[in-house]
Amino acid sequence: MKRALITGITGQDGSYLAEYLLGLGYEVHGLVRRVALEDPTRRFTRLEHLLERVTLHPASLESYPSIFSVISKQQFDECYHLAAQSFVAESFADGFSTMNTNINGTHYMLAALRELQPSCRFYFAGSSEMFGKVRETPQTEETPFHPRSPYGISKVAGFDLTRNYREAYGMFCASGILFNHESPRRGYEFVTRKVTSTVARIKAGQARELRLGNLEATRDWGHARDYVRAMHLMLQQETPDDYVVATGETHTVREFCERAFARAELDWQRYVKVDERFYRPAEVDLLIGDSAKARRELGWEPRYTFEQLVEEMVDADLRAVGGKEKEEG
Ligand code: NDP
Ligand code: GDR
Repeated sequence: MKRALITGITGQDGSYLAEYLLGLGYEVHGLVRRVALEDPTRRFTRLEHLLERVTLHPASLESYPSIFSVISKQQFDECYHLAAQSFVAESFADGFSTMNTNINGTHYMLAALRELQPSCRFYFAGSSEMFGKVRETPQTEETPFHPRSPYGISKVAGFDLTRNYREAYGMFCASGILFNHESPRRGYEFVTRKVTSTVARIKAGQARELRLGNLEATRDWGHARDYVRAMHLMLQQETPDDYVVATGETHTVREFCERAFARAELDWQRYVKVDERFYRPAEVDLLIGDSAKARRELGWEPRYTFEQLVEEMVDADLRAVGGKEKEEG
């Protein structure tokens, strides 16, 4: 039985990955903040159904000793480093915290593994935000980075650190360059979930409008359930490498709205209002991923279509507002 450590196990991807690895017969451990352990009903909503089957360890990305302590207690075959301040807009509001958590946190993880378990395979959660002001379209593993936010900059640093540990110390360190992926477990601050949760509240008479920023922003949106399979595949290869994971299809926020409101039999134009407050100081350009390498070498491909993704998210939020179900699995 393989043993895996997931940082960020309480997040969207962490919960799907934990579920997936348990299904493959892994022993799954998670690194969580102590505040989360102290308030499980509120902080473990995505993990509730798995709590009996995973082992959680308190640690914080801000504290090297706490990470060192977890890694010194148990041997792991694979480590998936997903924890991060992941909201791009927040990184503009407080760039220092984002840099501190994301860059140092990744460095602490790598340094502790190198010291204590250099044979543990390491996955770094890189992002399409690293491409930012894109140099070419679609983006591949060869496309140069030009990040446009403190978050994007922190991910480029994490990516470089991961590659450097691979090259300098011969460790098995791989990075996924993942494009946006969503699900019914997506945080409410991200645009897709903001839309689907508000659609459900409008339908239930609990909200009257939806205020959004740039409706023309375009993203390559996939389903988180598909993307965690790619993370696992990266750590099963003979040699470590970096892979773009994307659908290769893009849609605007406007299109997402149209489809989400239509699923609830509502006309989006009656409810959506543009609000300058939700614009960002700098936007990324047209992000479209070319995942040919992942498809060829990992045998990965997405199973969900954009339409299925939107429908699953809207349906789950409609059920939640109806009080029938808290969260879609
Ligand atoms: P979420 O925001 O849903 O989850 C982030 C996780 O990180 C949570 O478990 C959170 O814990 C944890 N975390 C944040 N700060 C700290 C800290 N200081 N110490 C310990 N844990 C911390 O992100 P996703 O699941 O969507 O994304 C997973 C990773 O993939 C992130 O690194 C993200 O940047 C990256 N990524 C995501 C993409 C996407 O579209 N979803 C695309 C590309 C990259 P807590 O619950 O305690 O807050
Ligand atoms: P993103 O996701 O920044 O791509 O980062 P988000 O859903 O926040 O934004 C997507 C696009 O929608 C536009 N937008 C709005 N966004 C939010 N959040 N709220 C609004 O009201 C709104 N109106 C328009 C944004 O301007 C943007 O262009 C996500 C995160 O998961 C990162 O961690 C990850 O690395 C990248 O995806 C890939």
